[in-house]
Amino acid sequence: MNQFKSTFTHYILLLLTAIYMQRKNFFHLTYYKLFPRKMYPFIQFQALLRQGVAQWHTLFTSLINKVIMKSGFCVLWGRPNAGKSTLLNALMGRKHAIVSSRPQTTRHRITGVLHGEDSQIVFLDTPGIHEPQHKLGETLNKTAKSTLEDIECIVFVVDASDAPHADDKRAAALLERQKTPLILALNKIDLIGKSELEHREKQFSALCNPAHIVHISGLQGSGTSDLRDLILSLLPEGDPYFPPDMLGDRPLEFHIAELIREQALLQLHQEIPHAVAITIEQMVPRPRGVLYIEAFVHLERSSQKKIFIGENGSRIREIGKAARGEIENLLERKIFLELRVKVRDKWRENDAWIRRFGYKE
Ligand SMILES: Nc1nc2c(ncn2[C@@H]2O[C@H](COP(=O)(O)OP(=O)(O)OP(=O)(O)O)[C@@H](O)[C@H]2O)c(=O)[nH]1
Ligand SMILES: [Mg+2]
Repeated sequence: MNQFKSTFTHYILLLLTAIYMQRKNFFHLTYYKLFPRKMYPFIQFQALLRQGVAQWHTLFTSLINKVIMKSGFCVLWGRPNAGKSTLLNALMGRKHAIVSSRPQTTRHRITGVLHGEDSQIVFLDTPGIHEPQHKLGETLNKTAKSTLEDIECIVFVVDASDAPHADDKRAAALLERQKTPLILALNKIDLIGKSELEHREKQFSALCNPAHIVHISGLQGSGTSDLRDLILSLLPEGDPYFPPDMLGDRPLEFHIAELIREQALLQLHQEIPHAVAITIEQMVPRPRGVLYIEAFVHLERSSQKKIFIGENGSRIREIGKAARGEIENLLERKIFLELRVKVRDKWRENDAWIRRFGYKE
C-alpha cells in the first residue's frame, strides 16, 4: 500500500511538473534530454503541436489583418471658377490648392493625395477649361487635357448657381470620348433653392451624360464625404501610388509661390492678377529660427508694377504681410518675406517665360 502511495504521489508530481513545464514551454525540443527517454514521443508530439498552432495563428492573423487596398486617380474637371480647387481642399480636409474668385486661379496640375486606412485617392486638380486669350491660356488647357489619361474617375465640377456657360460646354465636349466613369458635381448648392437645382441638374446632365450626379457645396463641405465615398467605390484594388507621408508631388517652394500669388489675386483688380507670376529665388535659414525667403513678382508692364507696389509701397506691404501669415501657417515657423517686382514684357505670350515660371511641364 505504501509503495502504491509513493508511486501515485510520484506520478502526480510528475504530471503537475509536466503541466507547469508545458505552460512555460519547457518541453521545447532543446530540453528534451532532461526527460526520460520514454517521454520523447510525447515531447516531440507536443512540440509539433505548439509549432503547428503558432503557424496557424500567424496565418490566420495575417489573413484577418490583410488589408485590401483600393487606389486610383481622380480628376477634378471643369471651367474656371466652378470650384474645383475649393472642392479639392474640402476632400483633402486641408488647404492644398489656392482659391480665388478670379478665373484661371489654378495654373498647374495639382496632385492631392488622400490617404485612408485601406485606400488612397490621388486627386488631380486642373486649370479651368476656357477659350484661351494668349499662349499661357493655351498651355493651361493643354495641362488640363493631359490629366485625362490613365485615371479611374472624373468629377466634372459645375457652378449650379449659374446657367451652363460656353466654357462648361467646352469642358464637357472634351469628355465626349472618355470611357472613364463620370461624376457630375453640381457645386455651390448653398447659393440656390431646390427648384433651381433641379433645373440646373437637367441642363448640366444634358451636356455630359454622367454616370452619377451629386449635389455639393465645396465651400461649406456639404455632400463632400458622400462624394469621396462614391469616388472610392469606383477605384480598383491596388497598391498605393504614394508613401503615407506624401500629400502631393510639388516641392515646398511651389506652395510658397502659390500662397503669394493667391494674395495678389485677392488684393489686385482687373487684368493685373492674371499678369502675376511668382518665383522663389532664395530660401535661407537666418538666426533665431527665421527663414528668409526672397520671391520675384513678375508682371508684364511697368504700369502694373506701379499699381502692385502702391502708394509708398502700401500695396506690396499688404500683399507681403498676408502672404507671410499664410506661409508661416504652412511651414509652422517664422519667415522673413522679401518681394521684388520685375517687369517681363508680355510674358504670357512668351514660351520661354511660360516655361521658366513652371507652367509648361
Ligand atoms: N458659395 C460658394 N462658393 C464657392 C463654392 N465653391 C467654390 N466657391 C467659390 O468660387 C470661387 C472659385 O473657386 P475655385 O475653387 O478657385 O474655382 P476653380 O474651379 O478651382 O477655378 P480655376 O482654378 O480658376 O479653374 C471662389 O471664390 C470660391 O470661394 C461653393 O460651394 N459655394
Ligand atoms: Mg482652381
